[in-house]
Amino acid sequence: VTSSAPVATPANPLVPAFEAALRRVLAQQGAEGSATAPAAFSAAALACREVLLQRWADTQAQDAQAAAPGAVSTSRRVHYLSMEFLMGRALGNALAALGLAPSVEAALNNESLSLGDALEREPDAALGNGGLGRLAACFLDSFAELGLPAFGYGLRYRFGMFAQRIQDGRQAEVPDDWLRLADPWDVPRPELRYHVGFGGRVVTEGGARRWVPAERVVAEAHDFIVPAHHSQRVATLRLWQASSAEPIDLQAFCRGDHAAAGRHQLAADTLNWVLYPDDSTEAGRLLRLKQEAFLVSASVQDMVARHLRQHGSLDKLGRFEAIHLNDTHPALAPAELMRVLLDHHGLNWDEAWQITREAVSYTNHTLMPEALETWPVRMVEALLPRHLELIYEINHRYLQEARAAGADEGMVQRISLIDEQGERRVRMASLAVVASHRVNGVSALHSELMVQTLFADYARLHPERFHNVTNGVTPRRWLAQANPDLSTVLDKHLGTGWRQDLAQLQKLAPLARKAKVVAEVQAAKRANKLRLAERIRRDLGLVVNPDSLFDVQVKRIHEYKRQLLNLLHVVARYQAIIANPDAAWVPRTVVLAGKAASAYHAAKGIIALAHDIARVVNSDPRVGDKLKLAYLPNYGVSLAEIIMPAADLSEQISTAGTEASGTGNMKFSLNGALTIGTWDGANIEMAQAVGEEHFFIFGLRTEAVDQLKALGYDPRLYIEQDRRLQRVLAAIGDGTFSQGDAERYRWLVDSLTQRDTYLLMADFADYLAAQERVDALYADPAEWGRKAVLNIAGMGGFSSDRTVAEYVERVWSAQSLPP
Ligand code: 26R
Repeated sequence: VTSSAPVATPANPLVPAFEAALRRVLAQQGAEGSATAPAAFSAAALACREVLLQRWADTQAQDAQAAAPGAVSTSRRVHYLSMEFLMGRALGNALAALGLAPSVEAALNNESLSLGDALEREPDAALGNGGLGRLAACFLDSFAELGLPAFGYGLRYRFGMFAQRIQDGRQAEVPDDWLRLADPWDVPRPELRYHVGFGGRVVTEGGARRWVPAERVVAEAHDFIVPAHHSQRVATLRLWQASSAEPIDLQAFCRGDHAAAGRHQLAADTLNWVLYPDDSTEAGRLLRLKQEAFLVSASVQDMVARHLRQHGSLDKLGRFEAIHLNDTHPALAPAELMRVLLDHHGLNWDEAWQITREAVSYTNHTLMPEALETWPVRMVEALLPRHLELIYEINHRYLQEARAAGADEGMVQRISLIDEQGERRVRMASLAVVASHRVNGVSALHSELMVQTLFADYARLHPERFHNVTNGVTPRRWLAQANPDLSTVLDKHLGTGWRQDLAQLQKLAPLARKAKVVAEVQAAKRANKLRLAERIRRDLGLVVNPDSLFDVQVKRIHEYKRQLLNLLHVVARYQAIIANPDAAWVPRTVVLAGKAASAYHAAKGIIALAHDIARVVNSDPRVGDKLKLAYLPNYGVSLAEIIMPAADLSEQISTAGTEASGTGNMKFSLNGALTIGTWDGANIEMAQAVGEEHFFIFGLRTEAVDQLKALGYDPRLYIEQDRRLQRVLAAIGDGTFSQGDAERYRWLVDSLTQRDTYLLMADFADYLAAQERVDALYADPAEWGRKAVLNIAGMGGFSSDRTVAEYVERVWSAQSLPP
């Protein structure tokens, strides 16, 4: 590991490789002499690819050596299983990691091309929904940077997260055809193929159980290489592609029955077809379960094969290999590992179970009941009969132990892997907890609530199993790449070391008193705001004032995240401006973005309401630039890279106790936004790190939320007391924003007045008071700037490097293994 940011010199040996690739691509396109941005993208990616392949081979050789018998291995090899990896674009990151950016830029400029245009040609790899998938992507970056021997394992979806169009103010979902152009990063590994079975039955042969699947598909590995920025190491993202073991039924074809001839291939293709665009409701579909089983089986087989290659036997597998479950989606992994160890390698139950529990660990990412996976026993039985037997056996032994330790029948029912109420279902979170030696939450509050509520029984039985590892984000993408102007300021005052040791940001704190430093940070912010203003103009045709306060909330649309509370504030402000247009209003631009799950009607209604309010507010001549509302379509990683650096104010306003951690909150603060937020998730640890006096905290805390609900919450009591709230609800309900259509939002007003599940009414007054404190501070630019600098300085602990180092220490180290 070197100590400074990579330096590119004109003598960089990669430059000739790039120039050769560019000539090659141009020749292929028959366009010598007139290079285009797509050609420049392909050429730059191909040049990087050559280097990445070399580094990949070197990294594997290094790790094989470290794993060789007799070698003193420092960390177990990590297999990070996740249904989602939200990678975004790769070229900018690769160029930065390889130190190629300046020379490629110069070479492109010679052809009258810009690097920026070339970067823009790359489609986002959007193989994830939101926070959980993006966290996995940040971890891969940190795995490489920390030199951890690690593989991410996922699925190579043909269609990723849908693209969001807005038509008549409503969300429309458009397929994300991200592979329509050849993917220059894809490294197919046709030699790495495994069979995955589905269905069929289990037979007994010589006293042993053997699964005879009815259907078999082949899993083929496709690697995506993730480079470190300060060493030659890489991490691997291995994505599985399904194909049929019998791609064509030639008899059927010759009969002329083409549909029958291709049906196996079609069934296999379906496995990789789409990412489930659903993070709100259980995607209760056979296909999703099949996808999960496919990911798990291919990954476990790959791990076992590599372990056998390197160690010759399986008895120490649990000491050398870690299998991490990114939420419960891959929670079949322990059952699959048991199957391989018992049925294929003849281990006995106790040996296999010991190895499995040593290997497996699990992160919980949400306490929301609707996101907890359970699968009907009948479905698991039809698709994975052997796995179901093993789950029953795991359960039987576990419950026996619990009874022996004094558990009563109520307890036994609660901790059982099978939910017996109504249709019998397998509880995936229970399976994950029982089969793991470590279980962690993703922020201090979330981990605490996790052991008090969801996993209270398990935590009483196995307190040593439960830990916290607070999330983090990679500073390479979310600061160095997304915010080059601020990075330059930081380099000047702190040196370049923060890229690999984010704790160095604390050196910025004493500089917050220097007006010159504050002014430099503010100049960077202003440039970023101009860039975002231009994007808003381009996408929405809306002109916003770059000197207005940019107030931003971007994330999946979810009732618990309370985008609606934000909109209530916009309406209240709009009404106050109209009532008193000549007051000294602090101009505000409210920016929203985010996708709603396609079947989540309330979330889609919130998107519609935002557009309806925007239409009215933005065209009201009495308002002018005192208030604008911009809903940017198609939120994703690349758009986030433009939005995060341009925010003055970050909205993190979930009902206390509902947002497990948040990671957008960290990206905003790292880029110098102040936060208005509830005492929830990682907001709490951020406020403590930065200083609560530099945060806008409002709203009920978890204990107060629980109390209020226990007493029988009645939103009407809050509405009766607040004239502003009455006027806001009246306007939404009477058609003010819906062209006189008083029906359109009746459901919403009814739900707020009758149930208000997420306590918007209870938090409204305090939220508005906090927004008034925001205005007052923004009116004092020097003081705002000082606090912005202190927010950046306080974010040193929120790097995914720190997070991954803690996983190594608390979850994946040999010391964390069970007795
Ligand atoms: C369909 C189904 C079972 C499903 C449920 C929930 C699929 C995906 C999800 C996504 C959830 C688990 C998620 O993204 N959680 C987020 O994880 C982030 C990373 O830890 C947190 O920062 C964030 O608070 C949390 O909501």
